Amino acid sequence: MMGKHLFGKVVVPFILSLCFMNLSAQEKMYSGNPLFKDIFTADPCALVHSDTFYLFTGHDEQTSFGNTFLMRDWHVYSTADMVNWTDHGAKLKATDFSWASGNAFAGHVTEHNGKFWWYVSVTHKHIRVGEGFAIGVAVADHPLGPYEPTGEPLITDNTLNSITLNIDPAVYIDNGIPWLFWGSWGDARMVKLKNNMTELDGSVKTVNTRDFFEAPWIHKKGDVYYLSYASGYPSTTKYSTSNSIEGPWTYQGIINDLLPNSETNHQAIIEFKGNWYFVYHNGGLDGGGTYRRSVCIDKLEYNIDGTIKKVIRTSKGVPAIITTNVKLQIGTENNIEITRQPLSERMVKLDYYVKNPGPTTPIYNLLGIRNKTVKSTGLYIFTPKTEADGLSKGAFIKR
Ligand code: FUB
Repeated sequence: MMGKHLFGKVVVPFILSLCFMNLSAQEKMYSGNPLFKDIFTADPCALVHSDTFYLFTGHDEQTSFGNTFLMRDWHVYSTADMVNWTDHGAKLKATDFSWASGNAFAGHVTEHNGKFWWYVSVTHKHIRVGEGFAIGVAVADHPLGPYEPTGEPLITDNTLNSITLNIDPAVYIDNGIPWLFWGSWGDARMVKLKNNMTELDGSVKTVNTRDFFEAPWIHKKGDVYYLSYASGYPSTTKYSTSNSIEGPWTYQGIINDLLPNSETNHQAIIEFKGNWYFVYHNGGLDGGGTYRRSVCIDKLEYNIDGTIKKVIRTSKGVPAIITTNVKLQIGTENNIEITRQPLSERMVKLDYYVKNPGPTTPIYNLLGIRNKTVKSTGLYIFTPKTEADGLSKGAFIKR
């Protein structure tokens, strides 16, 4: 019989170490919130390009005693799985714009005509009628830059029908036509842009949406346009919907409640690999607060009628996107879609939803072995050769 001594010295530590191994494996399956802990990040903008999730953030540099924003540059991060993030550092700063004096407030990056356009709010060196902010744009061939400022700002305090605080740009490309939204202190505006992305194409219009404060963001799901924004100060996040980018907007409700340690609540909403995400900032890092914020991410979920459920904020963040090297053999069946079914967060669960299959659509496993033949629309449980295979990285399949 095993002695008491041996049990305590060998068996118990062994069992405990197994528990911890399991715990750390599970911990790695979530992004954690806040996402970045070495600097204070704010005003997130999310962009998906080439199976990669890019996050563009502002950078709070205020000391713990300061009571204004101190922001000089914008940073870029990227991930393929929502858990392993690459920090690409500062890619643009306010003073890159020859006409700007500083204050790197919220920015927004969008892709158009094969280029990446980074719209930013910064203070103008000379033009000041209201608060002196202006919206300019820099351009690059890749989300990571290098970004080149494109000349004069698109919006200044002198722009007809602009507002007191011209900040928080958000650009949405609607059927090939770019629209610039922006706004703060209760005023929201929109204007069509020319295809060159650097000039206005028409007059600035007022956007009417209930309880707007700042930080507009447009996304679309199905045929519905969603306009989300910070509401009140301190801010919650609310949203309205429309069947047109030009409105009218119908108020729908609150997405995110007040934050405990940050007066602003600046959101981005985006779909990535079949999951919807709500990106925002809080003051949750040690020493954090209204002028020392940190970007977080949580799941965004819809009700069946398309309304958005209130976000449940978490400290664990979002689960890793587990991808496999499952291959879909495309023959003549071009109209096939296979997506990961975001049904649960179990570590090894490989359910695929197959839409519009051909008469016999084969799926291959990691080793290239025909694993299953799909004949009709539905949910398929795809079992990789081993669980480890299922956790290895590979291309996400969506056709
Ligand atoms: O970060 C400076 C300003 O605070 C942003 O432009 C607003 O959206 C708010 O988050």
